[in-house]
Amino acid sequence: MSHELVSVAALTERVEAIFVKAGFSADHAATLGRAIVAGERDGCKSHGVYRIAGCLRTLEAGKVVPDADPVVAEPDGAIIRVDAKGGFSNLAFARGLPVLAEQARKSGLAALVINDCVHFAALWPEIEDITAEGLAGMAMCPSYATVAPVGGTEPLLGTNPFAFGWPREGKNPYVFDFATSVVARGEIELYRRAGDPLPEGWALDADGKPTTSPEAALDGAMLPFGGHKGSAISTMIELLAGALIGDFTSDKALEWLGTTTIAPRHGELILAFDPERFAGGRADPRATAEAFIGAIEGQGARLPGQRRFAARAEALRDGIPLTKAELDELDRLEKEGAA
Ligand code: NDP
Ligand code: PYC
Repeated sequence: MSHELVSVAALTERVEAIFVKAGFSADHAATLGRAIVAGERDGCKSHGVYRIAGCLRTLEAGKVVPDADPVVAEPDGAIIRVDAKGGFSNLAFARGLPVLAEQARKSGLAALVINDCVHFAALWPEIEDITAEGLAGMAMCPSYATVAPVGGTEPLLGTNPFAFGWPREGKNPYVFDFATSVVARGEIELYRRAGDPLPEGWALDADGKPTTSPEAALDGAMLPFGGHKGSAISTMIELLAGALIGDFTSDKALEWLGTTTIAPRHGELILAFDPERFAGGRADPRATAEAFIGAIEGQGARLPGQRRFAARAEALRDGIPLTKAELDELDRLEKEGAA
């Protein structure tokens, strides 16, 4: 497919300008722009430019507060709570991160609880912010009910992303970040747009029958990854990043929103670990981890994040490849907003 190369700085400027014109505060426009451009830069199209229109539709529907001023509460022990006040999660995370890192160094472990945020983003940018602090991190959130539990046929779980990162001295961190459905819902939408059938095993139609039609999948239920194992991990996320933090589980998020065509509101849970504090002087945790990760690489296996970091290096060197359709969409959003 033909494409044009756009620099990270130029794309960031365009995306931020679209959000400012739509009515978002400069702080929100900057954090939204950073997340979306990072997705395109790293070749994660399911959370790149195509998400802008959804963010603007969420604003038009009155389901996100464009100038929300997230408030970071005084830490309650190791728990740092950020009230996102109905704004996108990205700014709430940015405000909470310095306190999370400080508290993790103080206590060994700290938890950032974000409540009442609107969430559309990939989690790896947040995880990389934590590993950049020399800490290990874990993040998770519910979504809205679009995934059937294994053995069921009705949407109940969200696509519930789960991400982890380990810092590596002088190297890219070890980072994985995946939906606990077979793929992210954004991926199904990209198949729909391309007119391609889905691989088998991704979804059920509205009658609970397996389907390869993206439209039928969007009307029916997606499936968890890894059968009963993914279903259980996804349920854990509903419990830890929904029930535990006093926020919506995915069924309640859908009930509140009434649609899956705009971004859902719920909470997020982010954990940060200080390796030295946990190891307690028994061994060097970073050296042990390096040896282990090296053994994976030694087998010729690819690390999670490796494709993304390679895409990033290429994008930073040559520019981000955007198709004509994506550039046209940016032009349209600049002129007309989400209409
Ligand atoms: P993928 O299945 O594309 O990738 C998941 C992870 O697995 C990545 O870390 C990826 O690394 C790694 N990976 C993929 N293939 C291999 C391989 N062969 N060997 C080793 N590692 C591999 O992602 P999903 O479709 O599940 O999710 C995409 C994004 O959607 C995530 O960033 C997630 O946060 C986001 N999402 C957000 C939601 C929300 O509510 N906010 C809901 C659901 C998903 P690499 O990146 O290098 O390929
Ligand atoms: O791609 O599954 C997804 C998703 C849901 C909410 C944000 N992203």
